[in-house]
Amino acid sequence: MTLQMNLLVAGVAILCFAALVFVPWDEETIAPEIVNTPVEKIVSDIDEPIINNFEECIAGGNPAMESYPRQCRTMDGQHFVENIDEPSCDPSYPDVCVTPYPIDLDCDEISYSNFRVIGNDPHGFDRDNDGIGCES
Ligand SMILES: [Ca+2]
Ligand SMILES: [Ca+2]
Repeated sequence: MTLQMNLLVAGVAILCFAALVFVPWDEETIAPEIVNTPVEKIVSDIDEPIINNFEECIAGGNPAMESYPRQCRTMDGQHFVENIDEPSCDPSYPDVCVTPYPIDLDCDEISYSNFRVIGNDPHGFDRDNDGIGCES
């Protein structure tokens, strides 16, 4: 009885040892889809989609800060500012097209006169504040 149990235990042990030695635990057996995938692809699959600009930041569900231009911050701390085209005409002078402030212009630097001035008149064309710029 005791001898038989010893033999049984020995046999099981030998079988386990044989399994460990001879079963081909090579890379393909473990997980071929991981081993054969470049690390960069695995990382990009795990991470959030790569965000490169403001539009993608918003599209990724990140909130836009109420500023002008609008700004967006991603979960991982990237910061983007909305890319807006600078207006080419200053909105304070709706009847003419004057380069927007902060390029400061004076009346003798533009070809317009007696034009409407609204808003804050950043160029200072309407010094007397009567709503008409560069009176002649
Ligand atoms: Ca000026
Ligand atoms: Ca004026």
